[in-house]
Amino acid sequence: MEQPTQNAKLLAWVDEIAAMCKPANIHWCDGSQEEYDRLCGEMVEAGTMIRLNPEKRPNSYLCRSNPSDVARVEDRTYICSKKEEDAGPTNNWTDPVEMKATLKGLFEGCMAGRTMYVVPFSMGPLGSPIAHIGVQITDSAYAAVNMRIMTRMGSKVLDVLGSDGEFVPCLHTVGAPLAEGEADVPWPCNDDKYIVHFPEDREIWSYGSGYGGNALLGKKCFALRIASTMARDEGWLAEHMLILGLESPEGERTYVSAAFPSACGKTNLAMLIPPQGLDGWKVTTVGDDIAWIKPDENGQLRAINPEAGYFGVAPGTSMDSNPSAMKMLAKNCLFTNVALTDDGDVWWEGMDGDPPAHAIDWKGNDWTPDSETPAAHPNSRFTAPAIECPCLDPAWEDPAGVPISAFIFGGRLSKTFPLAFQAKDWNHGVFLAATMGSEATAAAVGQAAIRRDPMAMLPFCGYNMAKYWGHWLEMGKKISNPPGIFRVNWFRKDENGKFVWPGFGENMRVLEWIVNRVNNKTTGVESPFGTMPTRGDLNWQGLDFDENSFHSIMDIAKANGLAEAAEIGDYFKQFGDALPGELEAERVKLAERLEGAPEVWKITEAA
Ligand code: O2Y
Ligand code: MN
Repeated sequence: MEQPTQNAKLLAWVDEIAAMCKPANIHWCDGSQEEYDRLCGEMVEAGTMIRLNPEKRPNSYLCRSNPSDVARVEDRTYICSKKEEDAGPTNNWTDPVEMKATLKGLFEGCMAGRTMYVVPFSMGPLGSPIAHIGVQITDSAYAAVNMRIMTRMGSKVLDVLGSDGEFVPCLHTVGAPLAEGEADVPWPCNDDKYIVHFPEDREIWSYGSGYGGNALLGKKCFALRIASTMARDEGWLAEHMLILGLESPEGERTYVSAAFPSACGKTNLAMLIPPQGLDGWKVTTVGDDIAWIKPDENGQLRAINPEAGYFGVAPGTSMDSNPSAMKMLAKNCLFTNVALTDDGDVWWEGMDGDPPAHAIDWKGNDWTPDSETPAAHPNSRFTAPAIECPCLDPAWEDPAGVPISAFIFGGRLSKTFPLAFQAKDWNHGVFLAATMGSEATAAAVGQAAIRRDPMAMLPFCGYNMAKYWGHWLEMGKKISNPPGIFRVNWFRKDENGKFVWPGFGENMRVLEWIVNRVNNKTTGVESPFGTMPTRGDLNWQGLDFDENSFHSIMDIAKANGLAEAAEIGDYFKQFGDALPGELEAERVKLAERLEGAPEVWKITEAA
């Protein structure tokens, strides 16, 4: 076969990996539709995929994973920097020399009897100054076809790479070599799993899993863990953030980027439909999960979505919660671990309408509404091309990226935190982002504690979290016109334990206030937490939300605030000397502002 590239480094790496992994064949992916159709057809033949009813779900397939291989494996995920302190206290670390030796032992002959796919991909629009190239070597056809949806993949990437371009080597195996004549299984994988990052070498080695973030190495492994170290070294930001375009009734578009821990409705926010009363607004999606953000030559932060598809959680997605996602899933999609209906379509818990009277569950067993287990795995997924998204932003592929005017950080918190507030300045915003998180019920004591997930990057930061905060602080000094930084909380509860804020499309009311703030169209009032909207600052057209309800999600109880400031103090201790002094200073200022506040701080219109 003619060499598909002149890139000497890539050719040498492919030869080296083939000599170690000993595959039966090597296939360089060209990224064509014909190749995608052929690989899916082969997986249907092999029992890995089921072709869905073309009348109901054209050109779409269902896969069922091995029940032991259903999610990212954080306890098997490693950052192997040369020095342990560079991985920091929140990452698993092993000495890179030791880890390479372990991995080389595991990878030796690991692809026997299988095809080795060479998958060139670009994270970001091809040729964009913000984009970077990776090459995944994998023995999983499932990973290869998913990578075609999730990234720009194939020969066109090799053209951009040229003979001396740089790429991030991403090596993946399911860790299930086939002996001569041994029959394959639908979802090969290994009980032993390693998801390993070598930040100094910019390399990824993933062993034993075929699922999601463990196997689609462009996503969390490259676009967040390795890219965050590249961003630190090169002066940009690789963030676990969605990117939204917000077009006002006057036709002015503002872009914001937002980070939330899991289970906060990130995909729903990325595809929000404005509610009645705010229907002059148009919301468009640039990205639903990851943002690469660089200052341009004028110091303005510009963001791209490095991905080209969405790998979203299926359960809970419905015409009610996310109509755009449902429309996006009408065709050309892959589904993993959802249920199969008797008419050859897919189903999951939370989908519109009644559950089917009968289905085949994610493990391949008969299922009825009386079954005690869910039909779809709670982490079942869809893989959908971005171009199928009905609210895709017109600039989503702009190589220059979109200008970011606001960063929004959220969490799932039943008390203490108001619906929305703005940081007083950049350093205060970094403090708010560094201390965000969601409530975790500590079962033993029956009380809620905050599980901190700084910038929603806890499992994804490729280096010491405290140094990452330091990098954010430094970035604030380099950019002109820094975006406003906001905290939001859609999940505050009343004294009966009920959510007060309706959420979903109604979150547009908060987004409108944020847009007005960053465009200097509204003022807000100063509170101990930050700048907050008065009731009059929010647009209530179409929503009946009385003053008491407003106060119940905006008031600040001094005792709760002081407890939070103290908890943050304990949390910061684990970072030792690496903790930037600016963040401890912000914590002290928060405590001081609360000390000077009444027992319950309340917004007044005139404040
Ligand atoms: O479970 C997995 O392997 C996927 S995790 C994931 C997928 C898409 C977007 N975000 C995430 C995440 O864990 O943040
Ligand atoms: Mn994510």
